[in-house]
Amino acid sequence: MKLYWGPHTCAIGIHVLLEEIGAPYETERIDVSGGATEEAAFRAINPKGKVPTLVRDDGSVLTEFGAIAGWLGRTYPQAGLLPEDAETEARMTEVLEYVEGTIHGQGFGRLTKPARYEPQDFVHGKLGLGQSAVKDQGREVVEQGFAILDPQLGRHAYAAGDRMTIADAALFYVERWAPMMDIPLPGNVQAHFERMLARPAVQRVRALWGES
Ligand SMILES: N[C@@H](CCC(=O)N[C@@H](CS)C(=O)NCC(=O)O)C(=O)O
Repeated sequence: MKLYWGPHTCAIGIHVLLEEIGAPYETERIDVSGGATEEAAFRAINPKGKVPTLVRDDGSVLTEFGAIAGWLGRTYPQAGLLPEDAETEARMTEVLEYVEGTIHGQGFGRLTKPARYEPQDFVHGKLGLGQSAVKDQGREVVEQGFAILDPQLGRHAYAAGDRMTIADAALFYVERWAPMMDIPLPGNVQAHFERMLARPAVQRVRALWGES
């Protein structure tokens, strides 16, 4: 299988899962911030123009962080990245979806691509909010998101209990974006981030990404 990734992107979470699993894989780095996801060659692989994109050994393509992470977890059960009981699975999914949909999609999305969230039409007789107001909204969503997750992370070492699951790989990628945006992480979230940074799989991926 082959993972398409780009520096500073959420694809790091999937790369960490691949390293946790230890099965053979290849990677291709693309220049996401330089517009590589807009290019026809990449769109032919993933019409959504996003990383992570995983091309599996049969040539089929998987997109969306949760779908890729879930498939990896089920395909390589020996890595123990998916819980066995319904309660822990529900807690894992709860964090995973909150990270992807809200903290990333609604929060960091506004901070990194404010123009995409700026209304183009007249709203209540005025032009849109303006990009700095959109960024402020994004920051609020992110800060609130981490504050909501903080107590849960105070009760357990990982997002859904005392073992790492696919939700922790998602949480890790938004945690690493926070300092890049000068957003302080609350205590338990910061401790989770440091726990993730200490994992050998994360250290190997950071070295491959040229970060350490
Ligand atoms: N819903 C997607 C979001 C993926 C996503 O937003 N990827 C970003 C990098 S973190 C990207 O590829 N952006 C390129 C672009 O939007 O042009 C997922 O869960 O995988």
